[in-house]
Amino acid sequence: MKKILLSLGTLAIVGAVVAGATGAFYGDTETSTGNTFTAGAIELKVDSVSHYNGMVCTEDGGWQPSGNTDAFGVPVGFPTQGSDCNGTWTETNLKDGVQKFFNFTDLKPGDHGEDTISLHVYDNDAWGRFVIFPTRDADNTCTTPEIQAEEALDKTCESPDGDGEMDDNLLFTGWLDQGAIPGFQNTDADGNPVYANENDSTGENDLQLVDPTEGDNIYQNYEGPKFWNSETIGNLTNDLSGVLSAEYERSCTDTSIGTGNPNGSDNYGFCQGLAQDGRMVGSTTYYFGLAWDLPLDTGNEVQSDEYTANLIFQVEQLRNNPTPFED
Ligand SMILES: [Ca+2]
Ligand SMILES: [Ca+2]
Ligand SMILES: [Ca+2]
Ligand SMILES: [Ca+2]
Repeated sequence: MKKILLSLGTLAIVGAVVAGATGAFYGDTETSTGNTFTAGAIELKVDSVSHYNGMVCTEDGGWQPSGNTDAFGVPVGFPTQGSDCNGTWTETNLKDGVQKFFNFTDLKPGDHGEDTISLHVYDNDAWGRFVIFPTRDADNTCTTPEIQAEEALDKTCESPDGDGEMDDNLLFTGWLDQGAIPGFQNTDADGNPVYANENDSTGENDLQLVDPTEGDNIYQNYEGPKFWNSETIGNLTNDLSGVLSAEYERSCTDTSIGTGNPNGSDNYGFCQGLAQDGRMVGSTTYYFGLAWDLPLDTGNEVQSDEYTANLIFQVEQLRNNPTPFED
């Protein structure tokens, strides 16, 4: 009898395991729909805009300050102070068509920009990936110079749905915007440095500067190699664990500087958030700098072309999940 009871117990455990395994992995998908890069059309006219000491001359308002700087600290005069934008929001769940990292409808060669994306996984460690899902890649209209430029490339401009060339020309640069201290000790939502009270062994309360250039939208050399370095959309890797584990190896294993915790959890100290296996550590905010550039030598084949994509960030539980994103 005892033997039978034992085997019943074993059966019950097997049943529970099977029931657990039929459930889907916990996960979340945040989709930013309708991200758009549309080129402006240009037929040649000549005018003049005067720049002087970081100021730009406007017809109506005279000189206006242009304090904007790009990812490389270079002053830019567009867009103008006070004009509308919708690419900034505080931590939220993305809603269809509401939050767009990129929404540019009149790009010109030489235009460039940057978006710092912060990802925050609550509570548990997780695997992360970034997926670009194109929804439109088209010629739209065909201007005369565009038709000629595409003929020279042995292509044919077709209005409206012919294969566009925006995706072949737009270049992306990405880096971990992690500041001077490897990993993510974290700035506030505006990218300002955070001062933390630290109780050390003497019981004194010292104000500690966490990391002022973390999440500041600017690439500093000490933030490590760029994981995308002027890549076209088709060449972007999407594996965040590969990016994060490479950075762990680079900056968290040198015993002469200091080492991190292989599981990435370091009480928000040295190398917080960088783990050997590239997981995203729960309750850590990760900053990714994402710069884009439509190079000055972009040809007329891109005129009026549109590239629209959903940018999708996915996380899957780390635990019990050695091979994520396989469905
Ligand atoms: Ca085209
Ligand atoms: Ca294309
Ligand atoms: Ca840091
Ligand atoms: Ca930075």
